[in-house]
Amino acid sequence: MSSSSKLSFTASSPLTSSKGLPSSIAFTSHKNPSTRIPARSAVFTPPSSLQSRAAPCFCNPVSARKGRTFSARASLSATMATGVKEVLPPALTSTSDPPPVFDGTTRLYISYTCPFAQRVWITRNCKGLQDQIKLVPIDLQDRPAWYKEKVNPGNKVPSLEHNNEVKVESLDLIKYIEENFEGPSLLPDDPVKREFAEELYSYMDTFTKSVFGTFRGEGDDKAAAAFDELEKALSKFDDGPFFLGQFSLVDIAYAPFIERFGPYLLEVKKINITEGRPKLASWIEEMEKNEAYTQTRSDPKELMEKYKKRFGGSL
Ligand SMILES: N[C@@H](CCC(=O)N[C@@H](CS)C(=O)NCC(=O)O)C(=O)O
Repeated sequence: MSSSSKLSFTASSPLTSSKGLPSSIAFTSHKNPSTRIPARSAVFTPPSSLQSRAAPCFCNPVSARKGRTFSARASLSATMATGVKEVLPPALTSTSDPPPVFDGTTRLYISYTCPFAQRVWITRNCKGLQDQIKLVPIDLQDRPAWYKEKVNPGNKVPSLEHNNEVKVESLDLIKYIEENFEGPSLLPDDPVKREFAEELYSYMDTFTKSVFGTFRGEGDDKAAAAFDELEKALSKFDDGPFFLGQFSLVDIAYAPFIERFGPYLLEVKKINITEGRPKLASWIEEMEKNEAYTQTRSDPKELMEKYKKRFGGSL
């Protein structure tokens, strides 16, 4: 890894090694493509100080029930329950009519299996914007011609149609949604943390390329080094188990990729990404509790098959 791609971590506490936790990286999924209906969480009304006009319910029911004191940000920590039972629409194909584009509706065009689109979908859910941002899933294998003509000339997902404009690029979109829509804040005010968020967004490319290198048989050390960087990043702030301490857009940016890489590395390369990486193990565990995220997960078997097709399924 080149020095320019390295992150300037300063671990706040030394890492202790732990046993590998294979089960913790086998992300469970709500997804059976035929029934994309996420389970509803227990209905819970947050204290008024935590309520957002747009977010139906996003706080931690357990903490609240126990009467613990927690800030609005702390309520976002890991158990961000959406309280929204969303029936996901079928993906549009080459024979589907286009939606009435630029009619004032805000639409998020995604593919159910695209990790880039998933970032934006998670952000929308975390901010409780299910009613404000309509999901429009596209079947990329049988893409409607109108998508390129009317929505995104780049013909990729995700795209966000908002205020008569179409915006693209997942990292830009998650920031755009954070800045332009209501809902709980997904970025801390602390400038040090914001700067680190930018570093972690920049590292994303190196991270994925390194892991794909291992997928392609260029050596297990590539993925190991990439996950070591994440472990160090997760050690930087000690006010929570997430990249910036508390849950943020950075966790959202990484989650779809870790969700895919962990199981593939375990099954095909026999590499357990949580082995000796306790911070990563607890990050995964915490993310598992975040309904706004788990509702967006693809069927792990479907993802595994896709990756095996692309990179091969044997050692
Ligand atoms: N850099 C883009 C990448 C988006 C992307 O590559 N999307 C893929 C699906 S995962 C896509 O639309 N591919 C269709 C194509 O390339 O034709 C982002 O972050 O939004």
